[in-house]
Amino acid sequence: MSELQGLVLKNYNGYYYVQVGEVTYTCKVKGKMKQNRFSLATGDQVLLEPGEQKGACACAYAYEGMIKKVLPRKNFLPRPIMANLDLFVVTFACATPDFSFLLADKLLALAELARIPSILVLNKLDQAPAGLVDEVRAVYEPLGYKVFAISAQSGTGVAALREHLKGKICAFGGPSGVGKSSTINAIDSSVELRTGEVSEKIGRGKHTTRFAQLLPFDEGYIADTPGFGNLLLEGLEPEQAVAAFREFAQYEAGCRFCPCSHTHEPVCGVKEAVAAGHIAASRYESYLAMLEEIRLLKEKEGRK
Ligand SMILES: Nc1nc2c(ncn2[C@@H]2O[C@H](COP(=O)(O)OP(=O)(O)OP(=O)(O)O)[C@@H](O)[C@H]2O)c(=O)[nH]1
Ligand SMILES: [Mg+2]
Ligand SMILES: [Zn+2]
Repeated sequence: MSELQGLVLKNYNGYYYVQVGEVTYTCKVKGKMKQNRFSLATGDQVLLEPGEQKGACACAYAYEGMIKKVLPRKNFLPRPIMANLDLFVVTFACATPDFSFLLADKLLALAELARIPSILVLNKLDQAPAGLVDEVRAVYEPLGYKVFAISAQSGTGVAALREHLKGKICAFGGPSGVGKSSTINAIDSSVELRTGEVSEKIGRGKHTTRFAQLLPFDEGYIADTPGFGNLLLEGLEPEQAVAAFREFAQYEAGCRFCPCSHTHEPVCGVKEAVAAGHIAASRYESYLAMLEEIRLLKEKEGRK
């Protein structure tokens, strides 16, 4: 039987949902592929072997198939696990839960290492503390990260964001409760993703979205993803932390040592740039915190 090429929209309940033209195939993965420990990601392009069509019904899920091969990826984001993205939409709330420079830097770092362009979305503008949006813009816009301040609830800023996402394969990522699903609902009135309250007691979301899924949107796709846990940096090496901060490279000529970790070394161009205010203090603090976290994670892995 002839093979078909399709796009993995989601992985749910042990099945991969693969879009081929107008039809969605419900697929399993061929045993041989599983042995190779090859993980499939939402956004992967795959070759599948169509099975028998079940009954006469031509509804979307009447088609089954077997995935035989994953085609080479343009890029790969480990958390949230996604392949072939044109844009990663790092999403936070201005409040409930509060914005975190460190978490923002971690997510931007993962996209940077995967060479995926990213933007920042600050949702819940209606609850923003005075000055927060300007503070975030001042740190990220000079680095080339676009910042969209929006309210999914009132609709403020949503049109500009929608315009920016058109025609691309985009994934939203961010902590639970920041309004990723709410924002996608506001961008595309034809989708109705489930959203959940933020716990009043702990000020965090309740992990309402359980799996990543790509939704067709204006010649492209938008992916909703679950709010992440804490283990964003697992598997990273300390040198990768340096590479994840795009503004550091231009100051490394001023470092006496090469490579320089920009921590304890005397004469360091990066530390000088921080002291002179050319690199944002919050970014350098995030870098140090990430280095420490990577070190601890490695130590833990080593003990296993
Ligand atoms: N005040 C305010 N609340 C909002 C806004 N957008 C979303 N919310 C609320 O924030 C809560 C969380 O929204 P969700 O869309 O479920 O958040 P999420 O990021 O998808 O969360 P997970 O699926 O758990 O990762 C819901 O109670 C929404 O009604 C907004 O612009 N302003
Ligand atoms: Mg959600
Ligand atoms: Zn240095």
